[in-house]
Amino acid sequence: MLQIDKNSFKKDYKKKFLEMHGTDIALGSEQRKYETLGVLIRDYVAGMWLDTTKKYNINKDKQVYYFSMEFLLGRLLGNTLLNLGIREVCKEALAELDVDLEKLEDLEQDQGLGNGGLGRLAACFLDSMASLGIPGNGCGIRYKYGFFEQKIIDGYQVETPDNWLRNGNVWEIRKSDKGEIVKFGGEIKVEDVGGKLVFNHINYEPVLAVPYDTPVVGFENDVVNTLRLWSAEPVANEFDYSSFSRGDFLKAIEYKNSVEAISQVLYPDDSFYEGKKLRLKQQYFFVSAGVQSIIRHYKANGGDIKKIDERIAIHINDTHPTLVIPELMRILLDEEGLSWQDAWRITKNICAYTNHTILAEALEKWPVDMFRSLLPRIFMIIEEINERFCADLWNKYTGQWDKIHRMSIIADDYVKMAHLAIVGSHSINGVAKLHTEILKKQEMSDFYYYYPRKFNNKTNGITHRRWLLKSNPKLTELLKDTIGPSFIKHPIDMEDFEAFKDDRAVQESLYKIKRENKEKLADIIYKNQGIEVNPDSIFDVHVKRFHAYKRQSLNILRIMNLYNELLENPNKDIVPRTFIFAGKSAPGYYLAKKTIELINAVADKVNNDPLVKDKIKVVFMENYRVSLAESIIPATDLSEQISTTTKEASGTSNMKFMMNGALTMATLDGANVEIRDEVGDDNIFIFGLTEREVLDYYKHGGYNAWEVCNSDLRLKKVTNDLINGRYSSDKDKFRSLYEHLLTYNDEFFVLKDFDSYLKAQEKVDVIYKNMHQWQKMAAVNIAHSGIFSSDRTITEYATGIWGSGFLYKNL
Ligand code: 26Q
Repeated sequence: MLQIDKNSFKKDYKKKFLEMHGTDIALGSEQRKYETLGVLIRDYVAGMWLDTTKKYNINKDKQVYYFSMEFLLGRLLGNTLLNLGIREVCKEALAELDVDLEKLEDLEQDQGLGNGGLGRLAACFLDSMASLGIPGNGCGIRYKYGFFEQKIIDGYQVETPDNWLRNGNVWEIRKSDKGEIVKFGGEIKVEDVGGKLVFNHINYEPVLAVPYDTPVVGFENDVVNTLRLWSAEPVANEFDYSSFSRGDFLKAIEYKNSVEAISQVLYPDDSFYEGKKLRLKQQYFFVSAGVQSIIRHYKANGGDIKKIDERIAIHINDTHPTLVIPELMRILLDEEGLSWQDAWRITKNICAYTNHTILAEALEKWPVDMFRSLLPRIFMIIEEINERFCADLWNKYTGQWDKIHRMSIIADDYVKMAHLAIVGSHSINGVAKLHTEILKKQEMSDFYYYYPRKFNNKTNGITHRRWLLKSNPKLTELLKDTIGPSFIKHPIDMEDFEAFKDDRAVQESLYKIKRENKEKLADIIYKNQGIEVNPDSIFDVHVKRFHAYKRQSLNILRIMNLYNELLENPNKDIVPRTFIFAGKSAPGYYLAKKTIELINAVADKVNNDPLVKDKIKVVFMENYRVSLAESIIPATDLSEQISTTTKEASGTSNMKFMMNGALTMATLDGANVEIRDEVGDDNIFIFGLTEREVLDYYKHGGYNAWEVCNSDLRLKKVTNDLINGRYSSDKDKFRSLYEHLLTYNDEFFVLKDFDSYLKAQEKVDVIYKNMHQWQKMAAVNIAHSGIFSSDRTITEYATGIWGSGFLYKNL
């Protein structure tokens, strides 16, 4: 472990500051202090990083490569210090230099290279792989601009670019000597050389992929893994000479721009697939660079290409990196000269795929024409994979054209990425039990019956290091004081905390900790949004991406209803509540943006109404991101997880909230089902349609929104409030939401679940009034959250899918 005492740290920091800035600490800006600390920590890490890499090479450990279009890391300083085990020493040392560590931590820009759940999951997995000593690497894209920043202007979402590299990035190292060339477009010339077909790629556009490596520090175990993100640059001689020197400036500039566009910006859509060529380019760009560098490294270490599947596992995070499969095939066939049989066996052994969604509109498919012209050789290989696959299907399902057509990788002029991912992987997993069952029995049933043994479940998890140890130090201390520190390395040991659920002193401590966290959040809300909230009210929180299936609309309708009830009956006995929302909408997602507007309009009305102002407040917090989540989650009393049953693959914030002692208001969707199974019905608020009811509606119809609405006076009123000018002088402002719910018979059954949602919310009020009962339930939730640590998830991936060796350092 890194051994550093206060005095030597102070000395190192002072020296580094002088070196970097040529001045005294006292004269430097906070930004400079932050940068100095970052660079110093990176130096500390450098030796361990090198040692880890060397050890992996010597041991010939199996390497896992987690390929993902998104890594939503958030801030790195605090967690790196925590994992190095030197955060306290640094804090004290810096304090003696008159530097406030927390202030510096707060200056760090979030690394926001992801949309939401999938990207954050990848980040938690990196942390767990390093902390468990698994040789695991991330591979992705170094977007110049991450997920857009959200501003709320006059109640609307306005997007601005996330220029996260503005002040540089102390955590990354550019490896200019480790670039790879990625080829786009052109043609394939096939030649017969001595009876063997040779595929020559000509007239292509070359792109230089340059890797930037970020260290991933394991928790107190001396392990430092690597996240490698690729940046697209013009190939020097292409840009400088061939066009430029001929005076063909425009062509040269065009080339440069088209190349740089590839890693320019993260696509901010997480639920509607759009077949954009640039997106396909992004996918092949990082996949090709990543696979080439893996093979180069493997061979440089003396690895035998025919045994590469014994030493390498590649994970495909959703279909976005599926091109790993044909790219591996291309290299094994065209560059390494393997036979199709060998190449195919090796590829399948190496690759595994995780599905994160069952929304049909999110499934990736690419028009054949676009695909073939951009990636001619890769297309040929996919065609060959498909022909062989369809031939196998024909053997089993002779004559069943419909089925074969349904399962084909290429059909109706599209390349279907999920089909390719399934056929080319040895493992396909869903992210929660219910989700995996739905995949097997509904969405992918054809494939499940064909390849039953490939399908498995890996319920998601979250790193308790960021989401408990770092973000909730007081709760961490309470756990240590009660059950001892073993849960830090073995989060499942949090179960021991259940024994304290009836302990009144513990209940009071839980109350006090929550209250302090709420005060801190209240300060942030006041600072950011200018709204005063009462820390004694219930903090009722709904934070996540905006999407119709996540049903922020259901939540706001019940708030509108509560407001009506309070106006009608000012003496209504309720516990004061603060309703907190945060989240971004995809820029082109009209209904989601309207919902944000509605929430802000309701907030505006309610917060300024003296009749209810001491009872309810509505807050929309701008620009939801990892660092904001770290402040919100520990301060939450009630976690809203209210998606239409069957639609949320897993959810992961549900796990973060329970680990921080929030109670959950939930439908039986995604991982909520497993949370319920863990804590029991008495320690969670469940409402809404069941899986069977929802699937029944989808299969047989029968949902009639008008009927539901007309039979419930409260619903009639609140839906009417959308179009009667109550929340906007422009009566039509929210008409589209009204139409969606009623005229279009809302496919997410918001109105249908309204009544049971309200009933469940009434229970919340009753229980909250009894502090001891509430905190007892919170204790049960905390105690059962250990299983949702991503350490458990990653252990399952490693043993069940990757077959990777552990260093067993911590175990
Ligand atoms: C695809 C094509 C083109 C452009 C963008 C995309 C795209 C990008 C991101 C599609 C999907 C995503 C992200 C999906 C996502 O975050 N899914 C969530 O994954 C979590 C981790 O497994 C689950 O907990 C959530 O339930 C699931 O919604």
